[in-house]
Amino acid sequence: MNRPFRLQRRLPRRHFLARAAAATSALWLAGCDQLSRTEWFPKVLNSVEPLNRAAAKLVGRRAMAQEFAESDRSPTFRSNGSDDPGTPQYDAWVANGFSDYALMVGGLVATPRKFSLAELRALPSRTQITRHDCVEGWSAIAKWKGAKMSALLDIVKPKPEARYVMFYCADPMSMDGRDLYYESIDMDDAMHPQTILAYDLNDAALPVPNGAPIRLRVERQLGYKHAKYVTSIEFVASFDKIAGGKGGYWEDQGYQWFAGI
Ligand SMILES: Nc1nc2c(c(=O)[nH]1)N[C@H]1C(S)=C(S)[C@@H](COP(=O)(O)O)O[C@H]1N2
Ligand SMILES: [Mo]
Repeated sequence: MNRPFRLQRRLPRRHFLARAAAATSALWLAGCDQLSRTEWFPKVLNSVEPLNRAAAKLVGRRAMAQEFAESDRSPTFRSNGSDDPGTPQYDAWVANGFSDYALMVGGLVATPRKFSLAELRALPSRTQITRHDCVEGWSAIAKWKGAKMSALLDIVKPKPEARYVMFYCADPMSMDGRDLYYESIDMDDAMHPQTILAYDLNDAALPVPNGAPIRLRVERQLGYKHAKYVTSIEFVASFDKIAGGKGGYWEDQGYQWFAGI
């Protein structure tokens, strides 16, 4: 399949999402009947950012997201958003099984360095069965295995002035190939035991549609925070000057930066 076609196929959905983001409250209200039957809806409804952040502090940012049994797993875990970055660099990685992929980690750290996939797989890991909640109104339960973000922090040693962790992704969000997807979390979420750089989904290597070779799992937050196709990580004091300045691709379109559930 040629690349422009793949990009075009994604775009109508993106435009829909951009409109939805511009009118987020309308989206919530329109989906009300359907969504109120799901467990997470009341929490999403409360997600006026300052309130939500205050509530998260009250219940504790360190609380664990619910984990499930093997038998609770959804039959399949769908793909959403980009399903293949389709860039020459990414295609080359796929062609050689990600053997020359490297995750660059830098910014406000004592020891910037890169990690091969084998090095990431050798880090202390965590396996968890969790529910992914997307703002488009679907949820799915799956098993993830990945390197603990806290283990990566132990190695690169963030400086005291580091406040956020940026995740830069391989997939372009516009036809001109610019606007790569990106996301960010704060140091509390980076240290959370369930925050992992996932390389396995349901006991198999993470497939391309779900973010191969590495995608973030940040289980206390909504789906768009879970950056797929992560190619580099940067520790920063502020994200004001990065892309649209709101800390993430969808945040730049109007979504909230703090998407706690
Ligand atoms: N790089 C990248 N990460 C992304 C997206 C994307 O389009 N590109 N979509 C986000 C959204 S909205 C959701 S719900 C999840 C979907 O993950 P999945 O494709 O594994 O279902 O990935 C998130 N991370
Ligand atoms: Mo999503």
